Amino acid sequence: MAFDKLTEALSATFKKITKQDRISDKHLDTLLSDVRLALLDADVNTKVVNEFLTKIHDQALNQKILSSLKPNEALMKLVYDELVLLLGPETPDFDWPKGQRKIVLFVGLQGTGKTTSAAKLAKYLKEKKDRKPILVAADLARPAAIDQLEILGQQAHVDVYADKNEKNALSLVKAAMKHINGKDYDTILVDTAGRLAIDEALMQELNSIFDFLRPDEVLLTVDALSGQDVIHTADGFNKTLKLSGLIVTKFDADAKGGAVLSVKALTGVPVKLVGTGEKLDDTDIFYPDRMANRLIGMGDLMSLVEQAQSKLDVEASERSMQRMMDGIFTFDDMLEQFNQLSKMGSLQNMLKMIPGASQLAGQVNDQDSNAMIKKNRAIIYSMTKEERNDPSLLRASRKNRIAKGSGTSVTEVNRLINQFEKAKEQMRMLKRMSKQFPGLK
Ligand SMILES: Nc1nc2c(ncn2[C@@H]2O[C@H](COP(=O)(O)OP(=O)(O)OP(=O)(O)O)[C@@H](O)[C@H]2O)c(=O)[nH]1
Ligand SMILES: [Mg+2]
Repeated sequence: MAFDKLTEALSATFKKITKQDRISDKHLDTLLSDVRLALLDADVNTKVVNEFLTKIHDQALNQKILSSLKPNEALMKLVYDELVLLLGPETPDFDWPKGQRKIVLFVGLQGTGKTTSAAKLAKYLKEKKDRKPILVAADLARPAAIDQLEILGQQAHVDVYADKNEKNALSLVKAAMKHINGKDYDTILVDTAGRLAIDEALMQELNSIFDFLRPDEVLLTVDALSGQDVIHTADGFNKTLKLSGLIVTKFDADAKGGAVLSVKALTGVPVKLVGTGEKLDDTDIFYPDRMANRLIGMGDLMSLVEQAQSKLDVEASERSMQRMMDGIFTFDDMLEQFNQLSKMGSLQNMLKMIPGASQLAGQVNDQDSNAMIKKNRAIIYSMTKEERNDPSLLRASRKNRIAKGSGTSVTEVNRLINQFEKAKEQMRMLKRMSKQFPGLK
């Protein structure tokens, strides 16, 4: 998944100063050059990296971070704030007033995910925002495009307007609006044709549709895998169409994600959605503050809780959230998390949202995940109630007993205890920092 390496490198950098009370001027330079390498390695645009670091360096000096009591937290906060600005700072909301009709136009190069994203957003708006969407199949470049949108519409339980006999995209859109007028659809999502590269004919077609529709949102889909090309594409489309946002698709397949970090700064167009898989539920609203939290290794509890709320009983997730915010974390809490995780689909994605557990994510793939969860649960189940509450009781003989009882080894027991301690440490930090980080509240 995009940003994995960057998150790892950034949290490693912050960890270097965790135990230090003061950082020197020179030390700050070393730390920032680590951050620079991590960003460049993630394919973030050089100009963006330079500006980003200059801002952080200057502010670090101004804010007397070097002499502050907890320089690591102060520096993290600074990097967090700058990341939020770099990625947003506005949070995209699709909270449109009830009864107001909204039109969303999807544009983008061939195969970047327009059709899929249109269906994903339609499903999201219908299920989460109580809208009544209709999809319009205005990609007439190939007949299969209409079938594809119709199938996706069925899967999402969203109506689709299509006309296989129409050859002109603008005429189709006009007919679609005629069909829609007087009906109670409040959100119109228009899928359009793509091309391999930006060309005159495509732009003219899109421009005529744009002029007629005057859409509320023009969303450009870009493939995360295309790296820095994203910036040229966004610029190219933006010249003619006035984009309102980007949808970065195939985020799941990209390990770097640097373009996402650069594109707002370079084009002024914010990322509003990310595609995280081929299924219709695989889409995320792009929250700059949550992403910044994740990037600095603080996890993304908000998103985790939201997913937990949609897939599990609300009470259990609220209880576990409250305990975390209170800085309480025992093996029973860890067990509860494992139980929840096993119900929530991709373990890797979930682990990344839990502060302190992101390292764990790198160690598993989703195929192994069930086995791993089973093992860890078995280890915790083999502990007594007292041991779960007080890991300091876990001496060698007890560890032996637990390993035997759970069919694992002492090394595996130790590994889990280690992970537990790390998570607990981050929970404490989270508690201290929750006041400063709006995204954590
Ligand atoms: N892994 C992954 N695959 C995606 C994502 N979004 C779209 N895809 C896949 O990418 C392929 C192209 O997606 P489409 O939605 O058809 O793209 P398009 O822009 O409409 O393509 P054209 O209409 O041909 O220009 C399909 O196989 C999708 O399933 C994503 O977020 N992650
Ligand atoms: Mg398409």
